[in-house]
Amino acid sequence: MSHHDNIIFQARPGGRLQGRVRVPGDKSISHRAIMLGALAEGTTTVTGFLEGEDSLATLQAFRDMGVDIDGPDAGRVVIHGVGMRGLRAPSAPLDLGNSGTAMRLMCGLLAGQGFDTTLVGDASLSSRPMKRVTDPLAQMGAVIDTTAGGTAPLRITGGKPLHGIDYRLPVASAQIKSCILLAGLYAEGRTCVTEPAPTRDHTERMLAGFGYRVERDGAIVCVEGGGSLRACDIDVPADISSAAFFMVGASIAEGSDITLEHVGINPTRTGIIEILRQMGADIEILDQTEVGGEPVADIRVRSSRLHGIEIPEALVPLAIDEFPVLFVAAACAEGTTVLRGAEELRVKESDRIQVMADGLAALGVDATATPDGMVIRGGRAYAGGRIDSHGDHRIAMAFAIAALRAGGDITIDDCANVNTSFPNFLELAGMAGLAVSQVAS
Ligand code: SPQ
Repeated sequence: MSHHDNIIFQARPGGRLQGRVRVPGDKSISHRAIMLGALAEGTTTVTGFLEGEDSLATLQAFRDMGVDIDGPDAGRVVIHGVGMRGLRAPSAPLDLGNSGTAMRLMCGLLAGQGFDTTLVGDASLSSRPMKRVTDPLAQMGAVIDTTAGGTAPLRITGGKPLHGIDYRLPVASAQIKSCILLAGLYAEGRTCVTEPAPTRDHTERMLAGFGYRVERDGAIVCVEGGGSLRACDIDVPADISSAAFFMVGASIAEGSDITLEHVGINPTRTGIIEILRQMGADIEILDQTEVGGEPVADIRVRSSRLHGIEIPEALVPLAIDEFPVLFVAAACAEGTTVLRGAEELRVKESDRIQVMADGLAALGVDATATPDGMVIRGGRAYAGGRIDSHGDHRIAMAFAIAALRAGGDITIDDCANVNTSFPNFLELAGMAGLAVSQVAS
């Protein structure tokens, strides 16, 4: 099915969420498992891999560079690593679809190879800012061409020697941090990145898991170039960003009681739990363990009466992908919710501030977009309506969840990209109690 087909979701109003659900594997960890497994010496077995279009694009890109990869088969992927210098020039541009993570991380990794590559993506990815990675990479000695607007296609000239830099991130971004660290593996000397605020640290944890020394001192993380990676097994936990839809759904729909199994609760990803708790949500963390250097737990959520809050800015990077569905929580919460310091939302798969404000307005919710966030006066009944997701998976799923409290059907256009991060969303949401289905386009 081509991405240009208008997949339409229709969600009927009402219902509640119940039972035990395991959402698919973490997208961020799945990408990184393919990348590091490919560059390792030996065979890496990944279980719980996300079979979504984004991580599959990364998998295909490494196959195109000569890496032998078996699967995925029910979340199991076996990567026959080629070592740090074993990738081969692809015969065509690498198509990374809708995935910012794939493009930005691979840009760093490929800047250090001995061959040229071109990275392309879909219309959304081709409009997202790439100078944020190509500028620091140029400081390291890389040669990468973008369009005049600083977007993909990215043309990476291989064979350029890289040297380590000390880089202070201008925005809190795990993708920029990871890009520079991955280039740093190929650089002469030491590469250090300073974060303005903590961002997801899966790259650092996984590098350490593959036996690569990563030094962390407060906000600074450093690697020394020239090392190697040792294959290891990776158990990918369920993605907290996908679990978030059910966490909000269960919170807002009366009579709900749902348990989300084996969810990654890395402290750089748990802003959703903290924000919902501050809004009055009933969330229990059960059976916490650690798998492959990542904390994992079951998360039980029961419905509760939410109230509006001022979202602490320090939590923004720790919940950055959860704001579409958090805005739905705010629409159902008594009182006003204010988000500030989240301008990054404007450069995701869509402008998530404007697209959410427009969608909420279509339902009659009192929501005002601001340059760096949103003000939502919640707690009043809202209607059904027709929503344009602008091809953004998280917007589409957020409005499906909104139906739990809507006065009528919510019809959502342009939902094909739900497959990038959560391919069985309709099935799992249906099993849990949300009346959502795909209707003829
Ligand atoms: O990969 P992509 O398209 O950038 O995906 C998103 C998402 O909502 O799925 C963002 F649009 O997640 C990013 C996240 O926002 C995944 C990510 C990572 O794996 O390192 C980091 C975050 O992006 P950033 O720009 O803040 O570093």
